[in-house]
Amino acid sequence: MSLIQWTHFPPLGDDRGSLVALESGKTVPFAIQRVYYLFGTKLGIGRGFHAHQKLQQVAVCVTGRCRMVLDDGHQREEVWLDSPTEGLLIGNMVWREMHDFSPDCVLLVLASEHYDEADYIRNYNQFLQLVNK
Ligand code: T46
Repeated sequence: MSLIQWTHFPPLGDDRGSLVALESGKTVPFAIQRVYYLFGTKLGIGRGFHAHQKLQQVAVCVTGRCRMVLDDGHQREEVWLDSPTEGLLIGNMVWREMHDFSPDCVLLVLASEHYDEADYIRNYNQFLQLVNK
């Protein structure tokens, strides 16, 4: 099965413009405990380079674009995030890297847990050992 799983956010609105609503248990498959966004990422900088033990997330590029790499220790896939109506599901125990942020990129992330540094696996070899246990 592909690591790239999307959730679609139907655009609402009218002739004034568009609106997207993100709702737990509907288009977001977990109770949202935290929302954060990445912006102002410098040219040529990559972010992420970690996995999470428990955390599930949905990432949506509300403006601009970036390239997301997902890796479960067996396969590595990449995809462009460039639509405010498509959210990428990122499960636990998936290594993620973000690259090629456009200067205007705002990457909104919905998270299933509060921030916990102890949930991060920031060493790729340690990640491989854990998924191959
Ligand atoms: C992820 C990708 C997509 C907090 O204090 N609270 C928070 O909720 C978050 C997310 C971060 N931080 C602090 C920890 C660091 O001192 O903000 C700083 C930057 O975080 P980090 O280096 O982890 O940022 P990214 O862009 O590498 O990764 C982030 C998320 O941390 C991560 O969970 O999946 O975005």
